[in-house]
Amino acid sequence: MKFVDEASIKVHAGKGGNGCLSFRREKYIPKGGPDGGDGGDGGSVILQAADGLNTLIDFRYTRNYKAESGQQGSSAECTGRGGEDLILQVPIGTTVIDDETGDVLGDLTELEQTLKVAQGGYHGLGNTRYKSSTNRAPRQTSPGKEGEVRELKLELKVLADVGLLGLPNAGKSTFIRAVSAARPKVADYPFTTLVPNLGVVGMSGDKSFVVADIPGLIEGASEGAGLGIRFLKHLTRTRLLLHLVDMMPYDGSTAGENAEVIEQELEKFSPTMAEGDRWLILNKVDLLMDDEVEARCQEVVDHLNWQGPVFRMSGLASQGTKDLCAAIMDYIDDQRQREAADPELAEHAEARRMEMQAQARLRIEELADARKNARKQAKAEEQDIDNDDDDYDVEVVYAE
Ligand SMILES: Nc1nc2c(ncn2[C@@H]2O[C@H](COP(=O)(O)OP(=O)(O)OP(=O)(O)O)[C@@H](O)[C@H]2O)c(=O)[nH]1
Ligand SMILES: [Mg+2]
Repeated sequence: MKFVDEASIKVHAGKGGNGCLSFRREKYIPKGGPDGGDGGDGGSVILQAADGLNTLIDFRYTRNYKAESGQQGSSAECTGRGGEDLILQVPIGTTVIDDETGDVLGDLTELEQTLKVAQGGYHGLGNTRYKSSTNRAPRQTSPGKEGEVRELKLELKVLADVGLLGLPNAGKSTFIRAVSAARPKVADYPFTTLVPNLGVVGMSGDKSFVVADIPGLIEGASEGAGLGIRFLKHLTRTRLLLHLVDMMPYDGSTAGENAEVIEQELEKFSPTMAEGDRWLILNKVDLLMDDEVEARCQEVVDHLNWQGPVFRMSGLASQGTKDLCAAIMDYIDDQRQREAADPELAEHAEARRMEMQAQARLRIEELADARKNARKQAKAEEQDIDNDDDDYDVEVVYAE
């Protein structure tokens, strides 16, 4: 199934039903008085987070969504039926953005959480409502109000505690296979992983955390190279990033330089994300000779001037993976506890996430614009060449 993590839709709430103009007409009851009923309210459009969905692909096929309008009122003081709300199911982890203002309207991160995105129009009033001591036969009614219309951008970001970061082939998918039941494809060529994968790592005592494996990044990713940085946004909800480094790159590059590439791309993508907690994971140590492991690992640490935690492991041989997972679980537990005890800390973490997401959105939009401009320019140049016959410096004269 195709994985789609962005979609633009237009939602139209239903219009309110008009009020009715009517007078009671019955045999033997002259001047029966007004009896026009009110209209019904228009239906609203509501988004709801649902289980079992993991892509926004359906929203690529249908762009417009309309809730039902309210019905008109009728005589005998009958109120029109209200329009049904339209409930659209979206995957858990969907952020809803007003496309015109750029405001985040909400983030649906829990099962069955709902968000009203377009309010149905209020109903119109029937002429019965205008009856008064001075006007016993009002001919006035009011029309139903239009429903709200909104252009929305939906953005899906997976919910994970830990995100994996690294060049293609660093061993991200191998790691997730080693520690969870997830079975992403592993192969010895770059860009094996094309969409994010999640793995649940079960620890002792019912504890667990979720790891997100995303496609590898390459140099120039922030300018659109490779699969681009589009997938990095999936790491904006995580608490911790693991930067996986291949200690034995097959193309002769050095592990230190490769690690630096990732660090730089991350910084360009989102400075806030780059500032966050990140551990250096020196992977594939099984390929190093025992007596060189220490020195080669130190080289990478020195090259990056790395100050944070460092782990060595082999995802393939499941070496060091247990210790790493235990450390991750401790870290997450600790963070959860501290945030539960200190609301200010939790608020700060949430603010950081919002900032990262805003930076990510901006960067991805800039990239899309740059791409569009480049295409436009290429097209314009092509046309220039076609029309510019007169501009040649040298005139070609055909000899007869
Ligand atoms: N020797 C050794 N090989 C490994 C290790 N981890 C991964 N590999 C190999 O490295 C290659 C790439 O592994 P993947 O797990 O697909 O790498 P990835 O980071 O997910 O790559 P992309 O999905 O392309 O970004 C595969 O041939 C793996 O078998 C390790 O710890 N030791
Ligand atoms: Mg992979």
